[in-house]
Amino acid sequence: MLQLNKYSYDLKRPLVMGILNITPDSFSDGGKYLDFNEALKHAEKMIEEGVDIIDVGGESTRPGSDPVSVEEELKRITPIIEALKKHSDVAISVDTYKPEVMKAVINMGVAMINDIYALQQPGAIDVIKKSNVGMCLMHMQGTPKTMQINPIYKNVVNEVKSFLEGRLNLLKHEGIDRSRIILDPGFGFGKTYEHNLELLKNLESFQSLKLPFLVGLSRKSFIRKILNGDHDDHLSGSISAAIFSVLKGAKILRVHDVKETQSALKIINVTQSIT
Ligand code: YH5
Repeated sequence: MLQLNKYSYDLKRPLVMGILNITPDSFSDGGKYLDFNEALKHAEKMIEEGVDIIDVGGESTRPGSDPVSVEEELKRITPIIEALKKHSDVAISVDTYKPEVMKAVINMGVAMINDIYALQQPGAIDVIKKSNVGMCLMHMQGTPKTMQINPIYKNVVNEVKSFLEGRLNLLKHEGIDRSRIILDPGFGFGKTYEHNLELLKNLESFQSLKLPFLVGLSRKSFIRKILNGDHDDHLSGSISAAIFSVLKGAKILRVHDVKETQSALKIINVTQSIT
């Protein structure tokens, strides 16, 4: 059982987390949703397409990007969170690593915090501890600004797993219930093409941590690179990688293309029910 604030999931089928970037420098969306009305429209489209969780992000974390202030981040995301809360009952995730932002959106009633720093910023654990929100703990080597310069691992799978195990032990010590926790190997975050492939190939080994894991593969450059960088065909690669990861045990898919991902998941569902 996964418990994200008031939302419970048995995870008998994988969940689809739809990406809602509210940043002017987002690569994939080109800042298209910076405008409030556009963002809301996109969120409503994802809800119609059967999204399980909407992941709202106000600071780009793609390679080379710069941080924004707490004030700027909140200015970008709070209007959309308010509108979503008013118009729907969809579970809201907030993609942030800043404790001040976490605190503000927890007070607005969001379901979970998606933290690329896995609650390593001072004060983050205390904010989460005083709430019932869920959390996604992601692995990253370095920081978004510099992580892709020269990532080095002896054994990427073991090192990512050890890091996540370390965070889990700490959170257990802090008294945070395991049912609130999602893990994530952090595809593309301080990893070369080869590191990403090594992680994808061995994804099933994360099942030994006995917690649901999320994968973010949608439109990432290493998927595109497998397809020789074809910009018009990111969808085939993203969907195939998502399905491959589900067959290796992934329970939450962070995606841009909700409708297509849900369709692909239905193919797994029917075939599994007839075996
Ligand atoms: C993730 O994996 N990723 S933001 C570069 C792209 C396309 C997409 C080059 N937040 C994750 O989506 N949170 C991001 O094209 C995330 N897991 C979790 N938990 C990066 C992103 C992207 C970057």
